[in-house]
Amino acid sequence: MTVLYKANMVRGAQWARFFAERAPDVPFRLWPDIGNAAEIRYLVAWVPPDEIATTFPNLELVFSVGAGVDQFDATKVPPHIPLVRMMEPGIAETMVEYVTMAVLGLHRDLLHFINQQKQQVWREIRIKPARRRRVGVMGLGQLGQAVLERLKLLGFPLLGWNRSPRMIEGVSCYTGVETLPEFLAQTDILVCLLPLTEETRGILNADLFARLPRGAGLVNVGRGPHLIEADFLAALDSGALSGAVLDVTDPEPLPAGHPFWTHPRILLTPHNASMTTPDTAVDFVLDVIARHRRGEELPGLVDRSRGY
Ligand code: NDP
Ligand code: OXD
Repeated sequence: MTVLYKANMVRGAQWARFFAERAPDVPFRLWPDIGNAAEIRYLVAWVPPDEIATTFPNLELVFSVGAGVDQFDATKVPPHIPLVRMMEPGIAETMVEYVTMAVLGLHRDLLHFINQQKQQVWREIRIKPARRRRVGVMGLGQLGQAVLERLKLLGFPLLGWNRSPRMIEGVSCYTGVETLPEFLAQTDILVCLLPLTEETRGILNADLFARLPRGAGLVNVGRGPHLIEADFLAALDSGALSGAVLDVTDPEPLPAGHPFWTHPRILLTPHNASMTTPDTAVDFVLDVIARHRRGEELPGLVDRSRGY
C-alpha cells in the first residue's frame, strides 16, 4: 500500500521522515520518483498529476495536501476514488493565529500606525473596547469554528454565517443566503473562511460591502476569487471599508504594480495564513488510511457535488 507525495518538496522530505518513523511498513515515495506506478494506492497532492487513472491503475484514495480543494481538478480523479482534504490540527492552529492577528490588527488600527510610523507621525487614536467590536465569520467549518473559539477569549461579540445550521455557544449563528444581510449589518470585522465554489465565487462584492456598517474591516483567508477586486478598492476609497488583511489573491502571486502591493489600507501576506504541518498531517493520513482499509467513514471526505 505505497503512498506517493506530490507537493512542496521541502515539506515532502519531512513527510518522508515522519512516515519512516511512524509507519516503517508503508512505502512512501516522493514525486517524481514514483517507482512502480502499479504499487501506488494512496496519493497526497496539492495538484494531482494528469492521467491519474491510467498512470496509477490501483489507486484507492487521493488526499488534497491542503484544507481547500478548489485547486484540484476533481474531474481528473475517477468518481470511485474518494478525495479527502486535510483536516489535521496544524492547519487549524496556524489559521487561528493568523486570523487572531488580523482581527486584532484591524481592531487596534495597526495599518494606520504603520503608515504613521512611515511618516514619523506620533498621534494617538482613541481605543475602542473589544466588547464593542463585532466580529463575523463566514464559513463555520473546521477553521471558522476554531477561529471563533479563540476570538471568544478576547471579548469580541461574535457572529457566524453558514450554509447549514450551526449552534456554537457564545456565537450568533446565521444560516443561508437570506440571512446574509442581517449578519452583515452587525459585523464590524468580517472574516471570510469559505471554500471557493460556484456559490461563493465573488461573494465579497459591492453589495456585500454596502451592507456592512460603514468603516468595517475585512480579513480574506478563503481564496482570492471570493473577492471582486474593483468593488473592494472602491469600498476602501469610499470609506465603506476602513482596512483589510488579505492572505489570498487572484492571481497568486500578484503581478508587479498591482494596487494591493502598496495600498496603505491593505496588509498583504503571501497565502501564508496557515500551513499543513507534516508532523500532524502524517498522523491524519495514516489514520484515514487505516479507516479506509477497515471500510469506515472517512474524515474530510470531499463531496464533489458541492465542490468542497
Ligand atoms: P470546511 O469545509 O470545514 O468548512 C467550510 C464551511 O463553509 C462549511 O461549514 C460550509 O457549510 C460553509 N459553506 C460552504 N459553502 C457555503 C455557502 N455557499 N454559504 C455559506 N456557507 C458555506 O473548510 P475549512 O474550514 O477546512 O476551510 C475553509 C477554507 O479556508 C478552504 O476551503 C480554503 O479555501 C481556505 N483555507 C485557506 C488557507 C490559507 O492559508 N489562506 C489555509 C486553509 C484553508 P456546511 O456546514 O453547510 O457544509
Ligand atoms: C489550504 C491552503 O487549502 O493552504 O490548505 O490554502
